[in-house]
Amino acid sequence: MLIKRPPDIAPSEITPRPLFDDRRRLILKAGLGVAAGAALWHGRPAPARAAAKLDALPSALSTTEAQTAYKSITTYNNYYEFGTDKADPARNAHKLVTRPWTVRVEGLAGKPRSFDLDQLLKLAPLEERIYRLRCVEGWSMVIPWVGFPLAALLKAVEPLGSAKYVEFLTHYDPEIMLRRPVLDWPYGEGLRLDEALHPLTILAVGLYGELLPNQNGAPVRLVVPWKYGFKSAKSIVTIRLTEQQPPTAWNRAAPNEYGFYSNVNPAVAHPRWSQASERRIGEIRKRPTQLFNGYAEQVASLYQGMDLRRNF
Ligand SMILES: Nc1nc2c(c(=O)[nH]1)N[C@H]1C(S)=C(S)[C@@H](COP(=O)(O)O)O[C@H]1N2
Ligand SMILES: [Mo]
Repeated sequence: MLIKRPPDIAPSEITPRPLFDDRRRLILKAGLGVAAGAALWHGRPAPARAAAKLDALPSALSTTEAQTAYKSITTYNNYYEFGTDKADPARNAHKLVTRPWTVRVEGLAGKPRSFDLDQLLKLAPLEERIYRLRCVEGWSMVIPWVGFPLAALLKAVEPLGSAKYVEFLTHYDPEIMLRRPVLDWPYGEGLRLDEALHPLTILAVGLYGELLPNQNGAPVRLVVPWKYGFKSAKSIVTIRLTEQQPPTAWNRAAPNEYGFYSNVNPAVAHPRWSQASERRIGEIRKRPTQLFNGYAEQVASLYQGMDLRRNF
């Protein structure tokens, strides 16, 4: 990952939080329909965008921290297929056509199959998951995702006893994406099966109550909140259950810098920079980075007995 200092984002860009939270709570609690929801959302500062609203249940797994502004979440992106500058994905990702879309789930499964988007959305009720996202480059955001547990998808295909890992491959189209081999396309990622089945791990289809913008990984992307952001593969087309640990894009590009696990860990520095602190986009002062990005209570048991320095 290239290192660049994030530009300072003006505090005025941040959504007035108490006002926003009240409206949001009302929509979620009352389960209001599309039209009523849209009316209540009026007045929130935001760029023009798709009008589709998603009905999502609130989740006890959400953080109550202040959410990063929609504008920052959707204009300060890493999606290298659309360019390596933070502003490139928002400029270029409109070329991606996300409908129809098929996710093929294959490998060591009793019932391997493909899912179109409607079938994906029927696997489980949509939930709002407000998660911290910590990029390996040293910045972080708080993002109100809309999605469902990856476990719901995996259970539907009935993983075999021999399945130990899950590989994710993302869409690659040289007609609209970088041809330059910045990474070995398609972008690949992987999780251990128990990590993939963990209730915090979701497939996201939206953010801020709306369908995902392309630059954030439409139509479906992974979110694993206790790991560095690059584990959260965007625009997924293949999910494969495997016995062997799958290769991953960043690990292949720089194996001494990016390990398979990539759990957020302030005590394990990247070879070229510290991971002890982070800058929350929209804030000036840095804050200390938390072990497992603050999700230690939920996930530390997955790594019991493992040397987290060796398995970085
Ligand atoms: N296909 C693909 N997925 C990707 C990336 C990428 O370059 N290509 N970048 C990753 C990185 S480094 C981060 S930090 C997150 C950023 O997600 P966001 O732009 O939605 O905040 O996406 C991840 N998923
Ligand atoms: Mo990242």
